[in-house]
Amino acid sequence: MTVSDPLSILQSRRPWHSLPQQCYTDPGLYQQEIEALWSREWIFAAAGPELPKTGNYVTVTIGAASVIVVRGADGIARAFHNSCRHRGSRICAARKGASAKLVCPYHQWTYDLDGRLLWAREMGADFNPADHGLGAVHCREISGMIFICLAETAPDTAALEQAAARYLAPHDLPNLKVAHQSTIVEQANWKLVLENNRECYHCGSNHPSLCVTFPDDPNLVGADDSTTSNAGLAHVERCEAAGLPARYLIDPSEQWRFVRIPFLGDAVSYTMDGKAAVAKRIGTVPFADAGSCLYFHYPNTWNHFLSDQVLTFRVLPISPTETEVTTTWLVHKDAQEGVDYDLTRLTEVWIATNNEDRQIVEENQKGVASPGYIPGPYSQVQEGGVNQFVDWYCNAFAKHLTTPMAAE
Ligand code: 3BY
Ligand code: FES
Ligand code: FE
Repeated sequence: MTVSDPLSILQSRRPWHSLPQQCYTDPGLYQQEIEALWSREWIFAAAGPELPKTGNYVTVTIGAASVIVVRGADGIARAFHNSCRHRGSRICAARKGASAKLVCPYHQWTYDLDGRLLWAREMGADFNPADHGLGAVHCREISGMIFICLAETAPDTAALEQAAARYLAPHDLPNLKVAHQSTIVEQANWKLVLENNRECYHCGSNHPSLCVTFPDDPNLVGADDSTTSNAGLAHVERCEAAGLPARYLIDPSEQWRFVRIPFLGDAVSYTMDGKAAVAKRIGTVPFADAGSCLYFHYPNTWNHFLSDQVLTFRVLPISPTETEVTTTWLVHKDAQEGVDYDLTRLTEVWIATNNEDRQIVEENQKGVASPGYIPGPYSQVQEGGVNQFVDWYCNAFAKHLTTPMAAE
């Protein structure tokens, strides 16, 4: 099947219904998503503590683009195209690493961590290294979360920065450390991964360990203000009174949202007994039972900020039907494994949950790819969040498709 016009496919979507089949399967439409959406929006690349020291880097792949995100000597995270200015070799092949300089493995052109070319052998008297620095990619560390944007002109982040500073500061993400990271590949379109995350209609029957602590009440985890739930309202009022921002806040574009919701009963963390996973509380969170501050930023991240840990999730498309999901568990930087936390206890709930979600979305992919697939209706009660994500996707993608790209 070929797609000539993604706009008309988007326009054929029925409101409050799942997307047309091509959105989940078509290679042409997928390529347009990479160019028009993924290459123009801010994409979550890494939690700041993944780059704790000067020279720590991660590489991020978005379509054909490989990007190096590296911590400079001045503590600032920067992003560069992973393409040498000599003959274009990839400079860093690893997914992560540490290096005092960025040295191309082909002919050893050597770049500083700020992208300047420092050294190139026998290039002649006329050669000016200043003309051959690495191509910069927009990079911003927002309350400890590093985002990159491949566009010539990146969207404004002022409102996000302001909101993130309020909601995330109490968790002090820049001063946490990575306790564990998992990367899994799901055989499903990236939007099925996001859609699945935006509802808990499936939680009761699929997530036995998550449901020990996580409420599947759509009033709490749906698309709207959590205060439509009594428990949600009480939690927001208690947190706000203690100076902990909790009230539902969504950007007018609906690209990102913060809300702090309570766990079930006496639970304080995602563990099998609901008790804290880590003995050292993080940041300035005033009480252990602060619940979870849920933060999504489309198209590629959702996150949980707790009193004892932060969980970040990064989604990256690999192909129309393959998606990489990286989960990072962050704890107090002084917390010691085996003393303050047990790694299995810390990670078992979300390792199981991710695996359950992987199976769900892989079956979803197989079904939407079938000739028998007809887009079906969302539950108004349970799937407001899915509809909200899909609306954002259709609007943002259509907007980019109809806005000429800057000279890129
Ligand atoms: O991880 C999450 O944020 C979502 C919320 C609802 C289902 N899922 C657990
Ligand atoms: Fe990088 Fe030659 S391609 S040094
Ligand atoms: Fe799930």
